[in-house]
Amino acid sequence: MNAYVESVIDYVRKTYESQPEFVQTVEEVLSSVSPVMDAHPEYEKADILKRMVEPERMFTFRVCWMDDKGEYHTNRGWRCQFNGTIGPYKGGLRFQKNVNESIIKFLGFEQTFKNALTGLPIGGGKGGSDFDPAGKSADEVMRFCQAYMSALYRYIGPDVDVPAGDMGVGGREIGYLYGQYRRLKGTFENGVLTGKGLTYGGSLIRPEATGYGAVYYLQEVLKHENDTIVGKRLAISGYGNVAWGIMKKAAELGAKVTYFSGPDGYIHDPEGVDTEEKINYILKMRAEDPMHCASYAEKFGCEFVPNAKPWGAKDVDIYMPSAMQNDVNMESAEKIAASGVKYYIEVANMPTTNDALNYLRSQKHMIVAPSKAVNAGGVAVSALEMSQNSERLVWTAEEVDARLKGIMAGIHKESADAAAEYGLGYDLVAGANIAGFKKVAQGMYEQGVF
Ligand code: 2IT
Repeated sequence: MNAYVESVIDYVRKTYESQPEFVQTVEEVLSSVSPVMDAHPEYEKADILKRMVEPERMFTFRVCWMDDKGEYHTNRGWRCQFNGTIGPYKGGLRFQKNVNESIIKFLGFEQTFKNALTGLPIGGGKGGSDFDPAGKSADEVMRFCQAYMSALYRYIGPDVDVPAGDMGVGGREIGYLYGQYRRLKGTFENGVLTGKGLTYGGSLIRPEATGYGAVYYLQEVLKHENDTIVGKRLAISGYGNVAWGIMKKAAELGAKVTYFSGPDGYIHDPEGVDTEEKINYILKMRAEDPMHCASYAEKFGCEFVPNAKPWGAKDVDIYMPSAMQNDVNMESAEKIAASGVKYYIEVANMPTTNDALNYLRSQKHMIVAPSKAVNAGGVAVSALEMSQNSERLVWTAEEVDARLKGIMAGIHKESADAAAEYGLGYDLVAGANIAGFKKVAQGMYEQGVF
C-alpha cells in the first residue's frame, strides 16, 4: 500500500480509537485509493488525505423536549459538515437510540463520496440524535423535532447545508422540522430540507428513490453479466422505506423479494412480496412497529424465523442487505459465500464489516457492489428536489424517474471504468471509492489549502 495512505490510516486509528465505525469507513475507502495516490503525488504534497478525514466542522447540541406526561428529556444532537468541496453539505438525519459521534462521522464520510458519485453538486454531511422514536406519540415526535430544529436552524440553509431523512426520520419528521425552520427564519426557504411532503416542495419519487435506484443499479450489474432481472429472487434485510422501494420495483420488473427481515427475525415468503396488498402491508407494519415484522407471516401464511437473518439461504439469486451498518459479519459472509449465490449488492450504509466485505470480494464466483454506489439514488433525487425548489417548479414522476435511472447507470459505468483504469477488473467496490474520491480530491486540490 502507498506509504502516505498507510500513514493516514494509522493516524486515524490512533486519533479516533473511540470511534470504531468511523475508523472502519476510513480504512475501507482509503485502502481503495492507494493507486490513485501513487499516480497523483501532488495530492500527497497538498496533504489531501489528512484534510479529507477531518470534518470541516461538526456541531454537538442539546435537545430538550417534554413528553406527553409533562416530563422533560434531554437528548444529544449532532450535525457533521464533513466536506463541502463540490456543493452544499448534503445528507440525512438519523434518530435512533444507538446514534453517537462515531456513527454520524462514518455516515458523513461515506456521504461525501456517495454524493460525488451522483455527479450532482452536493457535498457530504450527516446528522442525528440518540432520540429513540420507538413508542413515542406523534405529539412527542413533533416536540422533539421542533426542539432539534431550534438548535440546528442557524447552521443550515439551501446553499449551506441541506439535511434530509435517514433511519427514524421520514416524511412526518421532515414536515415538523421544516415547519419549525420556517417559523424561526420567517422565510419560505424550502430548499433547506429534502424528503418534504408534496404540498410544500417535495419531489415525486423521493420516497421510492433509494430502493428504485438500488434496483436500477442491480439491472446494470446484471446487464454487464449478460443476465436479466426477470424471475430473480431477492433476499434482503430490513422492512423500512428502502426495502419497500426494492420490493415495489422488483415486482414491477418481474423479480420478487422472497426473504426480508426485522430486528425480531426474518420472513420467508417463497411467493414473493409482489402484490399491492403485501407491499402496502410493509408500509403499514413499519409505521405501526419498526421493531417487529413477524405479523407479516401470520397475515400472509408464510414462515417467520425468530432471532435470525436470511444470510445463507440457497433458494435466492441476489442478496441485498438493506437494514443497517455491520449487519453482515464474517460468520454471515461465510454462509453467503457457501450458498453459491452470485450477487451481493449492498444497500444500507456500510452493511458489511470490512473483513466480511473483503472476504466476499475475494470469492471468484461472486460480484459485490458497494452501498455508496447502490443507495446513491436517494440522495440523487434529494438533489433533484433541491433543483425543483430553486426553480420553483415541480417535475413529473416520469421525469424524476428517468433522471434517477440515468444517474444510476452513470454511477455504475463510472465505477466500472475507474476500476478498469487502475487494472482492477470489474471491482465495483474499489471503482466506486476511486471515482468518488477523485472528484473530491481534485476539487480540494484546485480550491487550495485552507
Ligand atoms: O444515506 C443517505 O444517502 C440518506 N439518508 C439520504 C440523504 C439525502 O440527503 O437525501
